[in-house]
Amino acid sequence: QFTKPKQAEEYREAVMTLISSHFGRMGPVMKGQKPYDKAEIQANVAILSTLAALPWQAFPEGTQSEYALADIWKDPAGFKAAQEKFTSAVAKLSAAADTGDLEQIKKSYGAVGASCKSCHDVYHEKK
Ligand code: ASC
Repeated sequence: QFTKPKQAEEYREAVMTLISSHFGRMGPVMKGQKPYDKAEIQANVAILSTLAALPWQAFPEGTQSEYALADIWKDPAGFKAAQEKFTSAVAKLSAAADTGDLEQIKKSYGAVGASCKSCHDVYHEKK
């Protein structure tokens, strides 16, 4: 679906921006700065779950960029494992959101953030 590398870059950057938005807006609840509302977290986690599946189709060969490092294509198994770490962490957060157990949600939320960071540490240029 991408005819030019730039289209793949724009697609994945747009999705990552949305992922960061929908992940980040739960931060204040996790830090106890905003009241926990079960339905609100569930609705947001549902959006995050949909978004989490999207970026990975947008890394075709030949689309290394300012942010996407060559190791993505040199180490496809590692990159795939990093994706799966993230998507499975989001699936666990979704299950936790359904329980309504805030302590479990906080733990799962932390694991999602750690999976973002561990992939970015290896495959993403530091901003
Ligand atoms: C974000 C974002 C990331 C992650 C990461 C979590 O909101 O843009 O890359 O969280 O900072 O450690």
